[in-house]
Amino acid sequence: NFDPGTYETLELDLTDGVLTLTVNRPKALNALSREVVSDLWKAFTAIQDSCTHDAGWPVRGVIVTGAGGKAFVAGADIRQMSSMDPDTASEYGRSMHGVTLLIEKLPVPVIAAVDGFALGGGCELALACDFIYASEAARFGQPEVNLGLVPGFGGSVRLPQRVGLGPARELIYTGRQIDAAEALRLGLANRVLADRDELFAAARATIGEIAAKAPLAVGLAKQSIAGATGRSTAKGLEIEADAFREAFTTQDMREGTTAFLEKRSAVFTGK
Ligand code: CO8
Repeated sequence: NFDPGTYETLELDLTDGVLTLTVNRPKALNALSREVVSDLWKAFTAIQDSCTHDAGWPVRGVIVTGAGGKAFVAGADIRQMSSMDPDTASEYGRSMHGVTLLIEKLPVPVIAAVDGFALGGGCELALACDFIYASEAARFGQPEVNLGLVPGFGGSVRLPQRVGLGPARELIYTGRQIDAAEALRLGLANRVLADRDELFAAARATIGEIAAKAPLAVGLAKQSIAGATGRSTAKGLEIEADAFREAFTTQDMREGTTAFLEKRSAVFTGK
């Protein structure tokens, strides 16, 4: 359900196949309260359900961002966490783990458009997306140690995967913030754009570029990468071989190869 009225803490806008999902709690710098986590779960489930030929693939890519211009997401909700007991906190962490796994399984690209602070849970939400585009105003960090905490929404797994163990350890142990240029240098962000307008234009353009490809192939490529990450080479290759085989069962694979041989553009249908 993409009706924005369904969500208390998110704004949803579907334009030209691009679903922009904006965490909308600017007064708390878009902190991921339990309500936001629950709304994210609902929204990503709805997107997942729409990604079929029968449903017409209305969403060809997602941009995740934050409202207000000052923050992408400033982390988990510190006010809510301050009164949680260990079991409630653990359940809170696991519910957000569920959201990050949903994002990784989604067959369409998800780009985090980071303008302002992406700290703690905000950096972890961005890391669960396929890749990050940042504005020059972006700031990243895992400041949990300042609060007597550790990363809890996937940062201990996905930050080392993205930037390597050394830089991830340094960021997590110091709680230090880094700017957009440093994020780019580390490979945390794929691109840095001058401002918010350029950031969104770039994210939309990339989704448009991907939307011209065979959607099942893009989904299978995404599934292969997510499945193989963190596994042994042999297991990763098995997962890739399964995905490759699966691609051969699609009409789009026949269309893509035939179009190449007939020297014409392919017309993909997502079947
Ligand atoms: N949670 C709740 N409220 C927040 C948060 C947050 N993470 N961040 C900011 N706010 C609120 C502030 O309390 C303030 O509210 P009010 O106006 O009512 O006082 C409002 O947003 C504006 O913030 P500031 O006045 O602090 O704005 P500044 O410009 O002075 O500073 C900062 C901006 C530097 C971003 C600052 O707000 C800050 O340091 N925020 C906290 C960042 C942080 O530590 N994030 C990590 C949180 S821990 C985490 O994410 C762990 C994830 C895993 C949890 C797993 C649980 C099991």
